Parts: sequence; C-alpha cells; structure tokens
Amino acid sequence: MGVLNVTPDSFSDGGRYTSVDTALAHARRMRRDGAEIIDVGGESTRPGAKRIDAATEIARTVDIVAALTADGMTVSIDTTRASVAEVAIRRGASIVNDVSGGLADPELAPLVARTGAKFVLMHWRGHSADMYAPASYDDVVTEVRAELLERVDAARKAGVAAEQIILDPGIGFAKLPEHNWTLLKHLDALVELGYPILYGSSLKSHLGQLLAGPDGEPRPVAERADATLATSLLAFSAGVWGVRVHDVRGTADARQVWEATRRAR
Ligand code: PMM
Repeated sequence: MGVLNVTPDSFSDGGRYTSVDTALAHARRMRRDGAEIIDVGGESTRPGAKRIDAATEIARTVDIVAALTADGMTVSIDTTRASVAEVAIRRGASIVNDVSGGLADPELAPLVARTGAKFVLMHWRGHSADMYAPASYDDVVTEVRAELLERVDAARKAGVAAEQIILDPGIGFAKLPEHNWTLLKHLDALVELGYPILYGSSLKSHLGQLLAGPDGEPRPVAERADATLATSLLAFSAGVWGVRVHDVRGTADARQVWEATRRAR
C-alpha cells in the first residue's frame, strides 16, 4: 500500500501532492514500483494535528480518488468520516482505511456494510491532538489485540462481513517507541486472529528516536526509509497481508527478497 497524503501538513509528505496532476503522477510512480493499493488521505494524523472539517477533506481527496480509479488503481480512502468515505466510494475507492477503527464516526461501519468496501480497522485511542496521553499499557500486545477484537465486534454488529475486515496495530498511535517495538516483535499474535493484517511504520517517530545521533536529535523524517524497510521486512516474515509505506520501490524489493528466501529449499 503506497501512501498518498493530499494534505498540506502531513509529517512525511505534506504539501507535495495536493493537485490532481501531481497526485496522479506520484501514484503512477508508486504503482510502477510495485504498489497494489494507493491510500489517499486528506486529513493529517500527525501527532498534535488539529482537525479539519469534512467539506475540506472531501474537496482535497475526491477528484484525486476519481483520477486514480479511472487510471485502474485500487484506492483506499484514509478517513475516519462516513461523509468522506461515502463520496470516495462513489468516486471509485474500494477500501476504507479508518485509523479510528470505527470509533470516531458511528455512521462509518454501517456505510461500509452497505457498500461492501473493505474496511481497515486500526488500533486507536483518540484523535491526534492528544496522541500520547492514552499511551499506557500493562501488556500492549494483549490490549491491542483485545481492543481490535472489540472493533471487529462492533463492525460485525453494524453488518460488516468478516471478509471485509483488515486489522492494523496502529504503529505510533497512542504508542511510545517501546510499544511499537513490542508490537513488531509479537505481530504473530495479531496474524493469528485470522484477519489480514496491515502494518504501517513508514518514517514514523520511533524510527527517528532509534536512530538519534549522539546529540540526541532524532533522525530526520527524510532519512528513515532504510529503517522503515527493515521493519517492513520483519512484518512480512511475521505473515502480514500488507505494509503501508512511502518508499514503495525498496519495500517491493525487500518483499521479493523475503519471498525468494521463503521459496528456497
Ligand atoms: N498511519 C498514518 C496514517 N494512516 N493508516 C493505517 N491503516 N495505518 C497506519 O499506520 C497509518 C494510517 C500516519 O502516517 P502518514 O502521516 O505517513 O500517513
């Protein structure tokens, strides 16, 4: 899954792909590099980010969703809002990627049920304005697993079929670096649940902190791609269904290495 943030302020690629032309060109590049899904997001989830209104989110995303799907791409819409997802699905999106796992907008799961779209339920404990306040766990793997299953239950009660559901541990969302590393180490405990698992660590701050220089300054976002690759490779070997990344080429190469190794005798 290649990331296409059409926001002015995402931490990773904010402001670079806000027109249909630049977004389409970048999505085509990611497809050429091996992306099978393009994830279009119109609202930044950067820690501390202020929310925008739904009309702005729709205005930023829908023409781009339409252009990508007209070009034959599988598009997911990264939104927590039913009103945004509804328009995006009408314009061709076939996956709703909800970082709130259905918690932010009670109308979203029923919409997904009605439309038959795939539904990514990510582990989440609150909006980005207060990202780290709820980052407290006794046992992060057990708690994330249980909270994801609660979201599955709620989605199923709203009429979403099991086959529509994809789960995501929500790396960096209400999680300190140690939580992110523990979740990567124990991803198999999520894979075991039987739902496809999406894993997204791309360029995130725990990588910056891991690679901090002697002065303690985190490694800048633009220099976290190699570490991202390493985490994606570990996620592949744990059996995830997909990884959500900015550097598609390197990730696709790493996946081929992993698959060749797996096939070897
Ligand atoms: N991370 C971000 C945004 N959307 N969606 C899913 N399913 N999983 C994630 O880990 C995730 C996401 C934040 O990263 P970005 O600002 O680079 O898009």
